[in-house]
Amino acid sequence: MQPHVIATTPFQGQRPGTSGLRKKVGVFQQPHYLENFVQAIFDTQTELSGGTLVLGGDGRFYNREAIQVILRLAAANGVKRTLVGRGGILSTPAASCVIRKYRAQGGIILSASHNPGGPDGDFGIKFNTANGGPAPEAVTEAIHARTLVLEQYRMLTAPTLDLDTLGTTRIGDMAVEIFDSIADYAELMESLFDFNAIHQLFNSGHFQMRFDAMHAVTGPYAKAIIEQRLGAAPGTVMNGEALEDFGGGHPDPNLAHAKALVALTEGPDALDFGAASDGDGDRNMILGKHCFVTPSDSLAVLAANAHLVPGYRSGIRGIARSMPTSQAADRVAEQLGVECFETPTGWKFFGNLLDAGRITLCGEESFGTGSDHVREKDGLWAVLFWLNLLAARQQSVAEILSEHWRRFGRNVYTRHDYEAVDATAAGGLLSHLRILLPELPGRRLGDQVVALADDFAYTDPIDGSRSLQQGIRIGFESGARIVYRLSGTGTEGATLRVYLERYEPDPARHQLPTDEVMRPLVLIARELAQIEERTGRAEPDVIT
Ligand code: VG1
Ligand code: CO
Repeated sequence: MQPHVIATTPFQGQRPGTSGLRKKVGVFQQPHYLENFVQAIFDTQTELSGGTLVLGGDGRFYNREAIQVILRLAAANGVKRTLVGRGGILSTPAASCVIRKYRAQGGIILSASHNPGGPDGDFGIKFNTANGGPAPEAVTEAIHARTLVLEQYRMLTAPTLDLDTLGTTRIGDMAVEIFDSIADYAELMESLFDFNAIHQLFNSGHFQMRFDAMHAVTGPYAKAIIEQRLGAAPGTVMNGEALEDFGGGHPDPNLAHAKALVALTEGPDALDFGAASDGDGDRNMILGKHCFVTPSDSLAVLAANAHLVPGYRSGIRGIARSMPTSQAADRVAEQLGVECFETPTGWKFFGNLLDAGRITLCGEESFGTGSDHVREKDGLWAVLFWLNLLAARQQSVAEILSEHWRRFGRNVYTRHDYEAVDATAAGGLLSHLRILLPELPGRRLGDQVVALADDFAYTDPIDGSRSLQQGIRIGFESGARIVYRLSGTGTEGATLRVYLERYEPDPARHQLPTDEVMRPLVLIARELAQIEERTGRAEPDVIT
């Protein structure tokens, strides 16, 4: 079968952001838009020709159509074998798992993560390299550069393929294997965690939990692992049916968007444990009875207790956190005597450290936690890790957290998001801060004295690559911090993120409400950046 060579013209703006190319569904539905981007992947990632590709997505609207298009492009570009998750479904961590397990040359993941789906929602596409991780910047830049000069793409004509029946078919010379990723993923989880101990916890008669799949991709994975393998009561997984529009919701596991789950952990009949994951299954939220674990604390707790979990029994080699993530993990690393790295936002920056064996655990404040078991953050993995800890320590989430704070001190943390603000105003706000930077050290702001002020730049310790302008970082003598950066995943205007952290060593003050403790720092952050004057917003849209 001869591929058709189809003439096209470049689209502007096909530059991947923090995590792939994300746009409104309508943008992707323009003729040639998806084809151009995917052809740019094949043109630059030449090892895919003659190799194996993993393909799947979070099941959102346009997932199935996009898969059919990508299969025809892949066949025309010489891919030998494409592994497609059944129904076109692969969670992001499962995709990472199978790229590694089947030694594929790369993977294409269709997802806009926690962004809403449906015909008016968002769609996204991301390329992962042979290590199972998101393409590093050098690769995404090369793909983008290619999209700007592309004049044609290659495609085979083929009938619509059945994505729901397991087995192998062909398009031209390419084998298409529809497979069930749940088994591969569940097997990996079973190799890391003490499933017997978790099973006993579930059957102890005094443990109640819910996992909220938010009508997104983790539903089938969570049901298979938590209900079927671990024996939790049917119904433990709520909103477990994956829907193209996530039931109209915002599949973002945080206090603002997972309200129903949060409510179940409050009040007199509160559950012992609640957890949720996002659209593509890489994020997690952990809740205990009357208790919320910030993602930054979660990373620190997992690190401090990793030796209690079979997969990490021999200890961890190092920890990395994204720059805006709180410094709670740094304190654990120090006590364990292991290295701690501060990287720019986005999982792609952990890849080299994981591949080089310098770190075992890593995490982001944005509800992302993971380890060297795959090269993506992993929502269900984090939930199982916590369940394993609860079983091993025979303590509640709140007890584990308070004990952690007593031992290491508490890094009180909050993030304020101002969404869909005018992009020029947001850019102006950052420029204003950049101008202020040199004069800030030594200055008193409210009750704080500035110790450090910079625009975060990162040099990858493994390959020496540099990433500039990764966020404005203001550190105070007390250990408090304010970080400002613009989101790289939004599809409307700009989103300003303000990250706030304050260190509290005194156990008598550990139970104070976060908003009360953070109020003075919030005021400093607003005033310094002139947020209201510049964006017209007096209050953030989302507080996590
Ligand atoms: C956000 C988070 C970042 C995360 C990224 C992808 O990026 O802040 O920590 O890695 O989303 O996560 P940004 O640029 O909008 O702040 V996911 O679950 O959306 O793939
Ligand atoms: Co996600």
